[in-house]
Amino acid sequence: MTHAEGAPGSSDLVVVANRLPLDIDEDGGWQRSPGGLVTALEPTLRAREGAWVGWPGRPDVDPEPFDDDGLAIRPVSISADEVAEYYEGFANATLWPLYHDVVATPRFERSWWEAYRRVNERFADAAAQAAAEGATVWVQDYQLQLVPHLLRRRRPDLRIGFFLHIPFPPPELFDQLPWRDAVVEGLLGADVIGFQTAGGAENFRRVATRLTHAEAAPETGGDHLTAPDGRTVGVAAHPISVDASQLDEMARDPETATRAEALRHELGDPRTVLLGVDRLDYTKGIDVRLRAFAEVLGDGRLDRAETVLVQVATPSREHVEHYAEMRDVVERTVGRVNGEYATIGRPVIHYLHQGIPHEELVSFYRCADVMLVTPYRDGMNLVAKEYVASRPDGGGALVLSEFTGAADELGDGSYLVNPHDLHAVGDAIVAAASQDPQEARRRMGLLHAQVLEHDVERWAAGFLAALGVGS
Ligand code: GDG
Repeated sequence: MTHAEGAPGSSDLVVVANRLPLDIDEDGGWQRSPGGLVTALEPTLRAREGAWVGWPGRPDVDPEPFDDDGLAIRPVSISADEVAEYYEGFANATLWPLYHDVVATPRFERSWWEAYRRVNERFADAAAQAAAEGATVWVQDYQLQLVPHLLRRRRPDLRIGFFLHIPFPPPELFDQLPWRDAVVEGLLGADVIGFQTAGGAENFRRVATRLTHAEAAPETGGDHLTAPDGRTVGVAAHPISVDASQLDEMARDPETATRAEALRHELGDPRTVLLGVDRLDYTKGIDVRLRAFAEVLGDGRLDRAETVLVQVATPSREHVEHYAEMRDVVERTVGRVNGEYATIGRPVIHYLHQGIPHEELVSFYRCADVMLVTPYRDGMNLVAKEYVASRPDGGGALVLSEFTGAADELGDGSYLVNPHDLHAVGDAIVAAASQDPQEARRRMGLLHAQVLEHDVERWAAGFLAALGVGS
């Protein structure tokens, strides 16, 4: 199923993402790796003989393309050196910290950039081979910012969209990137560039008009640019969401409620259960919530005998230096706080450095009186939306960092905090833990309705409509 470069393939809709929706295992077998993106896009992809271009998740393997029940799987091979330089290096030790307000110091390495460019070329080749004449190609995320331009050079007939899942930083920070011009040129190859927030879209417009000859196109209401080659490029917010009705349904299942009660019992039947769920990442502010929790236990505003914090910290990017450092900080803090406030058999923090199954996660959400989402910066934060979708009972409370994309939509019913202000985080935890049930239901009712209405299907349909694809 290969085509000469430039000759069209057979798919009318192609998704290009760093990872395939399936992972290859040691023996060459394929395992599903379900995520929100896959769930949201699969029906549309299958209806249009869609293709998915991505890395199968293991270095140095080169599996053949195949069809998975109507979806064309087009693997892109990446070597072990490229995983180190393109993925762990440029994507996760240069772009990730730079785009998240430099909360860790980005590293600028020429060889990482070269690998990033090389791998982006390979993804563009694979997408060019998969796409039919006049097809739509939707490129995902910060690992692949050069693909829109590279693909347009190969296939000017295509409609190309790009969605950035992480924040787009203000020009003052983006300007640090030695390869900034090439990245902006890469993105401007798209017809539509989507961001999580209006602020991210605005940052990009400012950067693009300053660094290139792109110009604002005011006749379109201000959210389009005219690219240097004269094409019109849509630049707008398309906030991503979750499969809200699935979570709502799972949460209503009596088994979930039973499991949530059992969990509370296993935790020692405390009056208040606080919960954090994150990839163990330095942007997520796990450290700040642990310290704020310790402070409110220390000053007696929350009763140490009646309050428990569960922190699920899923292992993530363990080969990247800053992640190992953050793990040490978090684990030292958990040890210190438990050392000070626990009694025998009753820790105040239950810390899990492991992933938990999806159904169990929904029971955790259903059990938690207060959900703590305190990132220093986050593109959206799906955990906040998952929690809210899992509370059709109207219980619970959300403490939410104002530096998440989610805060733009969930500001009204949540307890918004500045994660850099430890006192404010402590105050919000206390307020959320001691709210009266009527106020709790009012707030959660607002949040739940917002997320149920703005779910991931609506997100995907909205973006594709902006690209000219009907649902
Ligand atoms: C990036 C952006 C943006 C976590 N632990 C477990 C588990 N998870 C699931 C959550 C949620 C997902 O992982 C994490 O999504 P987030 O949005 O919170 O964060 P990132 O991974 O950083 O995602 C982010 C997102 O892309 C989408 O655009 O919102 O801003 O950084 O779905 O539930 N799931 C299970 N067990 C775990 O232990 N089953």
